[in-house]
Amino acid sequence: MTSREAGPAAEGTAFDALVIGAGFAGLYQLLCLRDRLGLSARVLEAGGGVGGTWYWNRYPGARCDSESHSYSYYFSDELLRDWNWSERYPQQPEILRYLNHVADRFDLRRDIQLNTRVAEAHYDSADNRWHVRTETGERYTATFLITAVGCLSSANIPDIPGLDQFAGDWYHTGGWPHEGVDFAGKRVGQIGTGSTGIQAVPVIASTAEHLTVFQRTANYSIPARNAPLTEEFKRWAKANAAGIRATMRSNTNGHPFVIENRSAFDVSDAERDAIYEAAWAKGGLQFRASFRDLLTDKAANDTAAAFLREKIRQVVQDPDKAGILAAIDHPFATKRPPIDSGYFEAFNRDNVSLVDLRRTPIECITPNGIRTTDGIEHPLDIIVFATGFDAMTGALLNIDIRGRDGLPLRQAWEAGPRTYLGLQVAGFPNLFTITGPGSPSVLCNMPVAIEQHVEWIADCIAHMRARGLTRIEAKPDAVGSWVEHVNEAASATLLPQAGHSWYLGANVPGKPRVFMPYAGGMARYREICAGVVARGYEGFALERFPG
Ligand code: N01
Repeated sequence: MTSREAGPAAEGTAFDALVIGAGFAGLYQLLCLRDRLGLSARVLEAGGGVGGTWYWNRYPGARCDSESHSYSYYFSDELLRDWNWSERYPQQPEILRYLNHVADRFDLRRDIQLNTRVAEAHYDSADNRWHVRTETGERYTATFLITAVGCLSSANIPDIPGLDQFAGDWYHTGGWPHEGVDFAGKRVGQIGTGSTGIQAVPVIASTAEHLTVFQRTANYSIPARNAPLTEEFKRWAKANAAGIRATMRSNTNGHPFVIENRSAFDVSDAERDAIYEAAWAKGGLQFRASFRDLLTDKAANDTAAAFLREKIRQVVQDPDKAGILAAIDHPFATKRPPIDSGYFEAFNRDNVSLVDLRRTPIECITPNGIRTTDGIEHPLDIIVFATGFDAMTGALLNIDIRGRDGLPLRQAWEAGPRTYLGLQVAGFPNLFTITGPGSPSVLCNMPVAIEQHVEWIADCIAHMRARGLTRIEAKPDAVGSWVEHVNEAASATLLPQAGHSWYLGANVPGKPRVFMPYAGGMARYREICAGVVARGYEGFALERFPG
């Protein structure tokens, strides 16, 4: 059955819960609140369709780096049984079809209002409700406000002088035109070589007349080894769904593999190389699971980094290009490690050139292209910004969220985000942030992190309703201890050593440098959250309103 999305409700309609965003998180949150708890709930979604990040990110080569059988909801055996992925890593259109299928299968659309961007959400302690206004002027209220806005949804478009003078077309990968972009016969410049840029390069290169890649920070990448899924694998994944779910829920990163329990120095140099060769041949994110200490011991990490730099030199034939691509300045996997389908190979094409922005930074954009500080103007018809996102906080701070006494979230987070468990902010009662800063989120396979948060929030609301409680708020001292713990967890790893990573907010000028995701591991985090519940929602103040 396919129902239509909801239209605007009557002015001032009071819901039990409002959810912002209809991606992986918002869809499942709606299902839990409406169908399991019987709440009146509505999702407000800025896009013209469901899908969240997969609705917007339609750039060439857009594909998930998690393997398809793990990039799925695991809450419904029927859904697992009925859906068939076609490739090892799902492409954007297939993920979008999946999320639309979920919306239809669970009849979610009738409570999702599309093309509705939330402009402000203010908590009023007089009535213990969130007062929400959309950009189109509708006003609603709700007891609970749940953000499902995604960690990587607020585009980071660098402020490069002259962009407004550019005579060609330009696009950010996170807001790609639905009709696609025709690169045939065009000179294309791409800024950015993160996970997105690395996916886009080979695809753009295959149709553009010429592609110039502007690289600021060289990056590691591991071949994805994407391929159609065999019928045998599909049968295996369905038959073993329970085991796959158990593995994903019991490990650090939410992926369906376990990190090997051996140090890089437990084996000889030759054995280590053989292990890396096998992982390279297998492809994918599992490479980082080769040894347990790759993210905690710099010397161990150096062995992987050296192996991967050598691979770049072997693949890329032009020694100048190879040198620029292999001049990586951070330990392996301390920035989100990309996987690719022919990224380094693309630099062997005659129509692909590489500009090292460390040597010659961008000076400005001219009407005809990009000029670097060596005075060279690179002529371009199209500029692609694969420059990432104002990650983890951008999408939240773009909404005017105010808590008790009108406190703006922007002010509460002036020095960086401060949350309890990444779920709540002191001073903002009944506001839950799915995969918020301070939770594992982007360091975990996202659907696994999302399901845990969504279920925790739904259970919490069910607990409150069963006891006649109507207000929950993180206590300031619990927030303080959690922020400290998040910092400790990051410091126990090499992750903060990539000083320019978006994990630290360093990609956005002026953003406070705080390590935002929780690096203690998903399994440990899951236990911590369960412990908080077992101890009567320790660290939260729960009360009945009015008191
Ligand atoms: O963004 P990024 P992304 N001048 O921030 C460069 C997820 N994802 O969109 O490193 C020149 O990683 C910047 O350079 P530097 C995944 O979690 C998931 O690629 O700051 N260059 C960098 O090279 C990923 O991590 C999937 O020096 C500038 C690039 O732009 C996250 O999205 C697939 C610049 C930005 O890299 C973000 O990835 C794809 C400037 N002014 C992505 N500003 C899945 O599998 C920035 N750069 C689900």
